[in-house]
Amino acid sequence: MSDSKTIEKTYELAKERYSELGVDVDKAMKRLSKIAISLHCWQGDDVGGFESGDALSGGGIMATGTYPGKARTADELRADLDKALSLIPGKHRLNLHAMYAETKGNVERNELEPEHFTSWIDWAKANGLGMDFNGTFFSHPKADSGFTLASADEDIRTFWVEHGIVCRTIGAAMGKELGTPCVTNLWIADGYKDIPVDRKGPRERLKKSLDEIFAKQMNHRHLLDAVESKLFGIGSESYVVGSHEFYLSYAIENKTLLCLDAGHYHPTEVISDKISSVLTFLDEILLHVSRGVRWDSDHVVILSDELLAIAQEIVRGGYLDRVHIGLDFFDASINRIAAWAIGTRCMIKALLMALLEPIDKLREAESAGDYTTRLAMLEECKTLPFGAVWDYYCTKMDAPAGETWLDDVRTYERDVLSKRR
Ligand code: RNT
Ligand code: ZN
Repeated sequence: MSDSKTIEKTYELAKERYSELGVDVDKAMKRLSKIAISLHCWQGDDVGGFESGDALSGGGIMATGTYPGKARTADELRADLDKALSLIPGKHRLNLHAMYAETKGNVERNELEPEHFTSWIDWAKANGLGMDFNGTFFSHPKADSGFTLASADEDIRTFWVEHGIVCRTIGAAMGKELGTPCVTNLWIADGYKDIPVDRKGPRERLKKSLDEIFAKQMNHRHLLDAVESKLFGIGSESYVVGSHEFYLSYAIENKTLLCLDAGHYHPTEVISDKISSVLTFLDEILLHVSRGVRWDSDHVVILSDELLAIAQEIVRGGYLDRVHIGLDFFDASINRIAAWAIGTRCMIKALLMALLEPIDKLREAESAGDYTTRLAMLEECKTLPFGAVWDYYCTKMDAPAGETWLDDVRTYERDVLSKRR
């Protein structure tokens, strides 16, 4: 990697090139530095959680791979997150799942309280991070039937409603403590492997459960509720209760956030195209930025066309304050800290590229009906000296530029991860 003098020189040249196109690079970097990405804790331990030491079970999601060194305790996970965050430019957020509670294994999910997350909140506070939260409606004996909030068994349904309620209390406590609203997301795996004859009953029960969970008005400065749909999962191929239409309608009617997960639609559908549609009707949304390869495989996010399109839609639409950007991928076949670094750095790169777009020129062409210029310019943008700005941004934000972060990961692997057996 080049020294900081070279980075600066290259940056100055890049800046000139961008200004020829009417783009203010410094303004773009300043805006970028205010965008917080919510890092999902579950990349660090393959969606395991620390309740019983058991791995992810059920819910139709799956982490594959046997890469050594996964976090076995909350302390290890926090240490790994510290390392990952040091490789990522900017101040970000932590997205925690309820199953990462520190209860010594003897508090049921419907009895969780904010105090079971004290260490997480203290850690976030010490690092100047906001927090987001998720109920965990899977990896639990009471979810083994494949139904939770939509269950016809009242005991089961009530248990999960109670879980949803305590999670909102916990989220609100996190938001209050950290001075930034905690987006508390709800995703359930309820559905059928094969063709059901009653699609209506479970959806009516899910609506009832959600109404019970969201009954209590909460302060929006502390808590923002979000609901996440899905097209299918492993074991729920034929029917998912919480479909897109279901939650979109629910979110509009109840003024909750809608969570758009990039892997939760038909493979030819993209969430970049959904952002402006749903934000015509909703105040705010949550994104689960992920990468599906042939299915909702939750691969590590890369700088793909779709990732760039997501960032462009957020920036072009002026939606930066209405879109909460969360990540949702898990890969157990590569170094888990590298996975966080790669995915998060890519998300930030995509946002920077979007902020550096010569948008005035592009809009001009489009409104004049000059689609030739629009296409030509969009393609020319792809080879603008973006990398020079990115390296400079990383250096300025005290994060490693270029591929140097990988050396840090290797050192940490040698000194810390390889000792976890
Ligand atoms: C599953 C959903 C959900 C989970 C996390 C762990 O398909 O995407 O968001 O990935 O809650
Ligand atoms: Zn998701």
